[in-house]
Amino acid sequence: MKKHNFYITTPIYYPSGQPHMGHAYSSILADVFARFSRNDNNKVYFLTGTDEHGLKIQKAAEKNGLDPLIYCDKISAVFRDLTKKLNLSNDDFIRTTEKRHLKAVNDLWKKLVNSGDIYLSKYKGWYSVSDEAYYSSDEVIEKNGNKFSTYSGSPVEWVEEESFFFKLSAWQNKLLDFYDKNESFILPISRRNEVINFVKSGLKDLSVSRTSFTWGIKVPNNDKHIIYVWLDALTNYLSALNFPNTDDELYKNFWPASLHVIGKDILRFHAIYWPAFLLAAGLRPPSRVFGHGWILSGDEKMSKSKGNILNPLEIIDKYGIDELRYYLMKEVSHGSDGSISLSNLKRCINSDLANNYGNLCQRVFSFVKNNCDNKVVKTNKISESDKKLTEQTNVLTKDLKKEMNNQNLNNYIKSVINVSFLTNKYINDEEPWKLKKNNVEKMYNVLHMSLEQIAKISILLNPIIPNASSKVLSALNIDNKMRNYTFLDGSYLIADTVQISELGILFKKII
Ligand code: ME8
Repeated sequence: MKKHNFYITTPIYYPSGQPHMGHAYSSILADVFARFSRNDNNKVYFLTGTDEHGLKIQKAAEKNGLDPLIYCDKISAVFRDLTKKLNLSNDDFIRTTEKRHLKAVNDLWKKLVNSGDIYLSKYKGWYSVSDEAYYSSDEVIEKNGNKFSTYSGSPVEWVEEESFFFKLSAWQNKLLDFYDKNESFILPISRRNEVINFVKSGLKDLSVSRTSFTWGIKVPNNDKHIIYVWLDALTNYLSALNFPNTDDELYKNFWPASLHVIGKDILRFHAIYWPAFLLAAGLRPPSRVFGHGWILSGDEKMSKSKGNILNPLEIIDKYGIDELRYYLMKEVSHGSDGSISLSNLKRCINSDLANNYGNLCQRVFSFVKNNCDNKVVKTNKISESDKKLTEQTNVLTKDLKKEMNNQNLNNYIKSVINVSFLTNKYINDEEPWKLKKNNVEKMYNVLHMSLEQIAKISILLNPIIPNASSKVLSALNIDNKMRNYTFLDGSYLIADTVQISELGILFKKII
């Protein structure tokens, strides 16, 4: 099978406050794609980290009475710890205050200067510190004497200062051409249309340096200017691959990035500015940017200022990490915004994990333990219902790889959990507990079939619930080498004679 190289990234997070559910969601989503691609026998590099420069972080440090770097060391460590708590499989964690990053940003800047895409002028306009973004006058409204961005709702302030500019306007047609030639560069399609319309409406040159604060990377050969934090931050995707050393194995293997997973609020930066910077510097843009929606609580974006936060760490402590991962991946509609609530989380864990997949594993394992001395031998008694279950499973799993490769994770999970539901139904209909008395051969076949189904479901669910699924696969004694998707071509996962080990409790039902 031909292997591919996949470079998958999460956004790098602002260490301006404590991690919240939006951070957890973005990270887990990217982790699921990374784990899936790895299980699919590809070479994967998965990156996350923290975005530590700019006025927003400088202000947060000041508020805490700390030097910005000391402040960032502290909060970045909290985000690094979050990667462990979320069970992320990241290969690296980058901080934009690291030397390797400084080197990459300096080099990219010089490339943009050399290509003639940067010039010095004066910026006069609106700026939002919380978005670290510039807005034009028609994107600003006034409410109670204060000005806000119509795009994000964040407060904006008037800025007038000397600034270097990137000639974004010169890239308008080249970007449109690029989107045209790369139809799945921006997914979902609705976001692609949003970006194309914005670019078509006209791009202005972009201010890429600031002079009114100090916390950031200095413009090479000009100490007065700090490089705009988004030009700095986006470059993290290159620095982690040891750019500018383009002979480096990491760079050679993994650039251009396969997939940047990001929230819709930062789409403009990733889908417009980023490919423009890269094209101008003579580098290849990423293959795809997936802009997920927001996690809502009721109808509102979950945010600290709105006080409607479900804290991911509390949920993990109380219900478990697989449980949180499954809930967010299954119930949030990834293309659009999704509402979450504690009652939905409980319902989802109980119905899909405890009563469906968990129950399937537990009932089959304990039956095999209590009645077959932990050993099942396949027989030739294949019945019509066996054939039907195999066919139904094939139909449900046929397009799963495609779904995942197009980031249609909701469809993917729905299909897999349906296979689990059908397998439970098959066991109810076949009643192995009755076969024990009068048709042992058939009973063995029903059990073998059930274990095979459990193995398939566990491998398919592995990217989403890595802990529980690995427990099951280990209890089935399935070798690590076998934990891939080759079985989707019709081959068997488990041997004709299966010896199982003890399976502890997988999921507790939440009362
Ligand atoms: O934007 N629902 O960092 P960040 C879903 N440093 N996603 C949410 C969310 C919510 N309620 N709230 C935030 C940054 N997010 C930059 C990224 S990348 C070069 C630089 C998502 O910590 C948000 O959409 O403010 C974004 O993708 C991510 O969390 C990080 O947000």
